This record gives sequence, C-alpha cells and structure tokens, in this order.
Amino acid sequence: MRRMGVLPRKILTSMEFESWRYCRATANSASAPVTDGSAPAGLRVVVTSTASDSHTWNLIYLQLLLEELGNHVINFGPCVPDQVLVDRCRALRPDLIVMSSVNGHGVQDGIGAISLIRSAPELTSTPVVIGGKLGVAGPDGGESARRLAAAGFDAVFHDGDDIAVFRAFVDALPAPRRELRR
Ligand code: B12
Repeated sequence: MRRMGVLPRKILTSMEFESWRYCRATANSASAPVTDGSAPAGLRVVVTSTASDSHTWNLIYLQLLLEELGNHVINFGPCVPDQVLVDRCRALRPDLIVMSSVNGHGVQDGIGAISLIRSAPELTSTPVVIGGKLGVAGPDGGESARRLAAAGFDAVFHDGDDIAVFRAFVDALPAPRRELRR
C-alpha cells in the first residue's frame, strides 16, 4: 500500500501537494471519522482533467467556482491517468467528481475514464460530470452528450452552456453525511 505520511521525493506542483496533503489527512483512517472538525461543511469535490489534456486554467476556474459555492475542492490537475484518478477517488470518496476537457478529446477520454470509474465498487453511484470543449467538430445535436451519459456520466456540460445550469446541478446534490462514513 502507498505510504501517505512521507512527502514523495519528486517535486510536486501545488495542485499535487494539496492532493497529497489531503490524502495524507484522510487515508488509512479506518477508525477515525474522515472529518476532523476543520473541514468545511460543503461537498468534497474532485476537479480533474482527462488523461490527455494539459490545459490548466479551466481547472482553476472550476476550483474557484466550486469553492465560492462553499465546497471543498481537491484539484488533481492536468493529464491525470484514468487509473490514478480511480485510485485516488477510491481513497478520498468524494461527493462529486468534476471532469474537464478542452483539448478536443473529451468524448473519447471521458468514456474511457467513466468506464473505469464505474467499475470501482466504491464509485458506482458517485455523481460524476464532465464539461468543456469536448469535441473538435462543434455542435453535434447532443450526440456526444448522449454517448457520455450512456457511458455513465450523470451530466454533460458543453462549452457555451450557461454555467448557472452547472451551479444548479451542484446545489441540488444532497448534503454529505460524512460523520457516518469511516
Ligand atoms: C492556453 C491554451 C493552451 C496552452 C495551455 C497552457 C495551460 N497550462 O493551461 C497550451 C499551449 C499548452 C495548449 C495546448 C494545446 N491546445 Co490549447 N488552448 C489554449 C487557449 C488559448 C486558452 C485556454 C484557457 O486557458 N482558457 C481559459 C479557461 C478559464 O477557459 P476554458 O478552458 O475555455 O474553460 C471554460 C469552459 O470551457 C468551461 N469549462 C471547461 N471545463 C468545464 C467543465 C465543466 C463541468 C463545466 C460546467 C464547464 C467547463 O468553463 C471555463 C470557463 O468558462 C485555448 C483557446 C481559447 N481561447 O480558449 C486553446 C485550445 C483550448 N487549445 C486547443 C488545442 C487544439 C490544443 C492542442 C491540441 C494544440 C496542439 N496541436 O498541440 C494542445 C493540447 C495539449 C494537451 N495535451 O491537452 C483548442 C481545442 C480545440 C477544441 N476543443 O475544439 C483550443 C480551443 C484552441 C483552438 N481554438 O483551436 N493550449
């Protein structure tokens, strides 16, 4: 099992450091509640890119937006391999996973990622959404959204959609009951 108590030797980006710090605080807590009293009351949200996407400002934008709405965000950063995403989410047990892709490979990458996410027993019912500039061909009459939803996403937000729809989706999620989770 990966040790969470020692800072990995590689140089971490600030996003990776935040993720590591959070994992260390919550991992291996078989007997302790996940919350320690200092965690905010909102949702625990993972913001992540897809495996191929190196864009970062979209992720920062989503983090700031979600934090402004009162949620705790763990930003995994860009180019997150599917297996790393799943392994970290199995440990963190987030209330919501927000995936962003703008490089044009969002449909293909998203389908791969959600298939692996849904194959993990801990994540079968976790709300997972994807958004951004998902393809390169422009509007496709909802075809890509249908494919992504059929693969397992709970919602798909195309670039240009009103961000209020995303906010309403997040606001409608049930409040976490972390004190029951061990
Ligand atoms: C900066 C940039 C880069 C930088 C990124 C640096 C970095 N560290 O981030 C570099 C140079 C590395 C780069 C590389 C590439 N890029 Co680039 N890049 C851009 C650029 C100019 C700005 C992106 C940006 O930062 N926007 C600011 C953020 C805040 O906004 P955003 O990304 O648009 O996200 C918004 C929405 O999409 C939405 N959103 C995003 N995700 C989600 C998720 C949810 C759930 C919701 C609700 C909303 C949402 O909310 C955000 C705020 O409104 C855009 C063009 C543009 N003007 O948008 C191209 C662009 C994204 N890049 C593009 C491409 C093609 C590439 C490359 C493939 C180019 C190449 N051939 O190498 C590579 C891909 C590399 C990779 N592996 O992913 C295309 C994508 C085309 C498409 N999807 O149809 C764009 C659109 C340029 C273009 N017009 O062709 N890029």
